[in-house]
Amino acid sequence: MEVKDHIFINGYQHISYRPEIISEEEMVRKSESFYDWLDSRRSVRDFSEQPVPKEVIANLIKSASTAPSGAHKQPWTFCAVSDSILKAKIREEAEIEEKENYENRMSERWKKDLEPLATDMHKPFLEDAPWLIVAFKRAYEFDERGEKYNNYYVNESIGIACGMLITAIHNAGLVTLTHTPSPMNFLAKLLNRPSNERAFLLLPIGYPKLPTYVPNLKRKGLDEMTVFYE
Ligand code: IYR
Repeated sequence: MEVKDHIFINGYQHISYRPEIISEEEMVRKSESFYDWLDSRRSVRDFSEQPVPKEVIANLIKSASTAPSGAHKQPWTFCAVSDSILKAKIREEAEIEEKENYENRMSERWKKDLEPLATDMHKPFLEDAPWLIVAFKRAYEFDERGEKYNNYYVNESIGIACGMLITAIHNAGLVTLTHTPSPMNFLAKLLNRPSNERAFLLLPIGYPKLPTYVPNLKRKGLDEMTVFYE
């Protein structure tokens, strides 16, 4: 059969796409080894100050930007911070919020649930890590006349992009932590972001401070999280 390299639908060009087909045997092998590799990722709270090249951070962000998004609106902005004065300001304001969280806003149950993770209000990683990426979701855009129009499935879109970013960080041999100081409004102010952007997640990126210990957590097994309907 002759395959055209492009066709038109609703007046828009669609290009021929042919992902590489692999044998079932190779599929089993690859999916298993990818799982083993992904399962070796751990969130790390203690970072070394060793620098990471900007080019690597750019590649990580480009990887995240390959995520699917509602109507392909790509409703995200990634702010990559290595400036130590800015990192110190972010730490200072995050710790103010976290102090309030730990002392007044979080329930006893919540704090008990965090005991295995050994977290507290102190966030030295916000200064130690060579880079912080703050992912902002773009709730809406402005058209040519300056009118607002909403993006679609914004939380889903940026959530998927952040998942892919975390995977890319692991692939680069670096570590991260999903940090959500809440409320996060101070980040938009410090980074001078426009009104349509809301901070979604803050990811410190770098090398672990050695020796590093992580909590001995177990992940749910397949049977605990999967229902097959065959
Ligand atoms: N934001 C706080 C508390 C915290 C909450 C959850 I849920 C965690 O999984 C970890 C921490 C902090 O960053 O310490």
